Amino acid sequence: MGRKKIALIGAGNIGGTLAHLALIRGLGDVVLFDVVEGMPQGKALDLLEGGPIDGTDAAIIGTNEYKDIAGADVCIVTAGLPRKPGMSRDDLLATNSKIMRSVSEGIKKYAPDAFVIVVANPLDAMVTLCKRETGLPKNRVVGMAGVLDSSRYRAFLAAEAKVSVQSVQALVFGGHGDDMVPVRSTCTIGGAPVTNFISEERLAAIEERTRKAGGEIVALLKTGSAFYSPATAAIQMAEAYLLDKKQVLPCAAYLEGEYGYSGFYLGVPAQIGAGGIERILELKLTADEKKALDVSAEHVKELVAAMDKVLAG
Ligand code: TXD
Repeated sequence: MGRKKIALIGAGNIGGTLAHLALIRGLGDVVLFDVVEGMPQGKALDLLEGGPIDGTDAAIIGTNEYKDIAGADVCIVTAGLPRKPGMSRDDLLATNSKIMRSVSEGIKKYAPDAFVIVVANPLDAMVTLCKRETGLPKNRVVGMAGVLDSSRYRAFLAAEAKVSVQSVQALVFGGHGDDMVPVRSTCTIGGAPVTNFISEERLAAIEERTRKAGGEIVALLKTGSAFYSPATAAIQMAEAYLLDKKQVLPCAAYLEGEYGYSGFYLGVPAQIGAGGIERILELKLTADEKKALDVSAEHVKELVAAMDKVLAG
């Protein structure tokens, strides 16, 4: 059988963190790919040299050649520019679309059987483009956003209620933008509705902070965006696939009728196992939540239309 192979397309802040997480979690051999000469090779060597301490025997290489991702079981795509202060995720559309086209070509040629997790922003457009350009089926191309956004929501709720993060469940649906939908009706603390513990006013403030959490970090870092939590989120999705966990996670999944939407990606609860996106779970939403999801879905469709315009040149 041998070890699984995880190809990280983009070896920047998130890519490098992904490589470290994959190795210390023992998920398999790792290939760090980037267009910058030397950087993926240097990061790979650095990670290799830490192996004896963690007892990591997995192979880790850095490369500037797509042929080295051949046969990857999982590809995690972070290739693309991150935001700078004052930028929206949508501002990255033109540049990152061109990058995603070249990345998709590499995956199609060398790792056509992989489970592809797209991270690059603007996420909902990039995952759409990746599926289109690779031609891979919808169960094997997924976007990472909801796991991160839901984790942010849970972190803020846990801090407010002064409980363990493990006692807080919460989901964020929709696009990965300021109109994402923290779904309050899914929130529980210790299994009980969150409204038993946190006031309406504080919940509204926490949900607004969740929507803007990415921008809050960009403003603080000034030189880029969040990378530890996005990497942790993406590796959870990869682990669910590689270990056939059948874990229900909020992901940007391709919809064909679920929640009344068709023909585009949107953040919804999806079961991830060895079959990739094995099924989408349709939860009952309140009227307000469904209305907010409709708004977010419209924004995703507008974003994809804007991308198509850019690509049409
Ligand atoms: O929740 C989410 N999905 C988001 C995603 C959370 C946070 C960050 N989000 C986005 O991920 C962010 O807006 C960016 O679009 C990506 C990657 O963020 P990261 O912080 O890792 O950016 P870096 O450090 O700039 O790394 C990007 C790397 C960099 O090393 C480039 O040289 C490389 O991408 N790059 C390429 N790799 C391969 N192929 C091509 N063409 C290429 N162009 C640039």
